[in-house]
Amino acid sequence: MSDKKQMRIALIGTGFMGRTHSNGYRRVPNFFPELAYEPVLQVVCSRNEAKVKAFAEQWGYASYETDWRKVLQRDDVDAVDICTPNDMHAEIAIAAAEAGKMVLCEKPLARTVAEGLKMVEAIEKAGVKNTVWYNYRRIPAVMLAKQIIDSGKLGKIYHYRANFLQDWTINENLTQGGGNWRMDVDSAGSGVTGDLLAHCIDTAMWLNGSIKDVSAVTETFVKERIHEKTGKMEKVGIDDACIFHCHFENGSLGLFESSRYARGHKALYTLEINGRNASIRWDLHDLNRLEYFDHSDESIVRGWRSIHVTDGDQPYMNKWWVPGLSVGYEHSFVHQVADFLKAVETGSECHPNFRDSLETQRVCEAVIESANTRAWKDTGVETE
Ligand code: 4PW
Repeated sequence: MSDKKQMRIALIGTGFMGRTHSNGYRRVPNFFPELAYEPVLQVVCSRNEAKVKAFAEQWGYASYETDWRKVLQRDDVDAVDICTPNDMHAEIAIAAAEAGKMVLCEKPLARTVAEGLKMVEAIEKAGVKNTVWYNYRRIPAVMLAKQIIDSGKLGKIYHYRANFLQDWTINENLTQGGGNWRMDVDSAGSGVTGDLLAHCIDTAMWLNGSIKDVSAVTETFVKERIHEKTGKMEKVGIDDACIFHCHFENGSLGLFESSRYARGHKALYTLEINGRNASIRWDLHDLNRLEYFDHSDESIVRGWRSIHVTDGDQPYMNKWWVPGLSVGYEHSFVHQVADFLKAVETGSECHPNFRDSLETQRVCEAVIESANTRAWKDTGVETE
């Protein structure tokens, strides 16, 4: 029997993210034994009883529910993890906070700034611990990029560039709604902007500070698709692709592109930062490498270094194997669970929290408004 404090988790939603988070909870106690808390898979909730029962058995949840309101009434639950489609985030998070539960919410925080604001207010009023799963921050190579930038090695930053490219929605026969909720604007809030660019924006503001204003274009390439709710062809309301440029508060320029129509690309998240003295670039398809160019290197050997981020001195890597052996996408979620437990233990924040993620939401909303009005938009992001 473990003498650790238990954090009893209620997972709501059993899709792709439900699996990544469950895997995170399961692996943390083995790899982060120093933590005072251990997650307990207390209950999983989803509307389809057969599915949720099978999920509970597969992942080792002690019980299951089919109504999320019942989950919030249970006093054997400490933290609620929201992995539902985006249109449920606000309602569940607010109710969970009011019930005094800690809240972990899948990204994006909400569909709109208005929804996000209500969530932040509820969380802060209840004073409960919270975090939003912008998991890419916790890939060791990305965390290393943060350390290098914070050390000042890059000097004044001039450019921030990021892409998030996929190709899975090119098929015109793909429906919107139901299982394809990411294709339905009412469920998702937006298309690639909230789903993919939100990741890029979260990482960008973490690494390079606030985004002041944006100018964007969006496109919906397939204008009508069958909607699962009506069974009829309906107008598609999401953005299939989005490109925007922006000013950061620190004076640098940002350039962002995202599409689900970039044939050949499955989840190509890349970022590059160019400073006065050095540059950094990273690519999700080769996630353990950080490329680094330092202009102060002796000129005859100067060039892009490819840093294989597997050494125990590099972020998170002393938790895993030995130098040279790497970790994967799923470890970013393990790291987020570990960081959340640590924050609860030490009484600190697990960033990005709801308030941080509201700032990302502001940029997403400004991007969509800019594209719709063909005008520059101030983001209203609060600066430190
Ligand atoms: O959050 C994103 C998802 O909605 C993910 O990081 C990648 O893109 C994988 O699936 C989608």
